[in-house]
Amino acid sequence: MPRFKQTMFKLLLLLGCVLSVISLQAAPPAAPPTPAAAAPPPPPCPDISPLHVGPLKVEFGSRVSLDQILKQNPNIERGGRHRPRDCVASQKVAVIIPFRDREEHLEVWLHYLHPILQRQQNDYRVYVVHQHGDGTFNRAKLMNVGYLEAQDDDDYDCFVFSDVDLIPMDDRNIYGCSSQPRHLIAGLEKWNFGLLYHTYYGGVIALNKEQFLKINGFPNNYWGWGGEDDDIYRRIVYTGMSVSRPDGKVGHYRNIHHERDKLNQANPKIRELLRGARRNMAMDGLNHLSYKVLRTTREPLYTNVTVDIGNPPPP
Ligand SMILES: [Mn+2]
Repeated sequence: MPRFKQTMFKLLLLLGCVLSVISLQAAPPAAPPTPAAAAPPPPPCPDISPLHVGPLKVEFGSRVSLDQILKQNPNIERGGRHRPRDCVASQKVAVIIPFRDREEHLEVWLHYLHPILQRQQNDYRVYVVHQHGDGTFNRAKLMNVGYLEAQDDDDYDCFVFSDVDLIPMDDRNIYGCSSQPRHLIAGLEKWNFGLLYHTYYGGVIALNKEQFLKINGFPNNYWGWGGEDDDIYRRIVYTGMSVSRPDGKVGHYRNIHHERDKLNQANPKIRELLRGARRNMAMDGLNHLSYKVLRTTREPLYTNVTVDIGNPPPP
């Protein structure tokens, strides 16, 4: 019955066509074409910035006004923020300066550091934590406040704490964090470009979030000059960490010379406090920190946090 066979053949053909149309329709829809306007995300920044110039001439002769600094750094956003334009930095950094009444030093610091940090392709913001009132200065407590306020402001990976009167002499000294807490100073001008002692951990330090939390932040009970940096060093050792520093001249710093501030006299309790440093670490730090922020303002070249940190306990 050839006619019947022919009909069957046609029917099978038709069935095949229908099935293939169904399977075509069942195929996942093709991705919509990407619009030509959406640029690909920028690549990660290189490990070593191509913008470094190396050793720098640092001189404190003439004053530079904030207006001049602003003109020379047009890419700094209000609040002292910058991020590289064509690459993504590996860390987001809060640079925190404990501060009171050192406007002329702050100008020098901003004049040198903003260009350096931009050449490092650093993604950062500068916080000046300003101790309100005329009580005794407390550097470490101001740094704790800086950590918490910065954390509240943005999602930072790394916290660099710097005195306002210290200027690096080489832009390859990276303001960022490493696998161990960092001390950025390998040699200070006032000590003939050496360190007073090997375990010195003052001036400019950097800790990532994990390292900072591990030591319960910094001690709050060092009122007046001295001792808090040695306490912080001990916290690092007690928690099984160690300090890393840049090599040789890359870690050289110039310090702005000044008299000791009237409200920052040497703390007479340093020895006693340091003896209790290990015991104190769990009780005094980030977990027992009371302060009151009076105002936060976005200045053109930095974010200002004015804070009431209270007074030392009665003797
Ligand atoms: Mn100083």
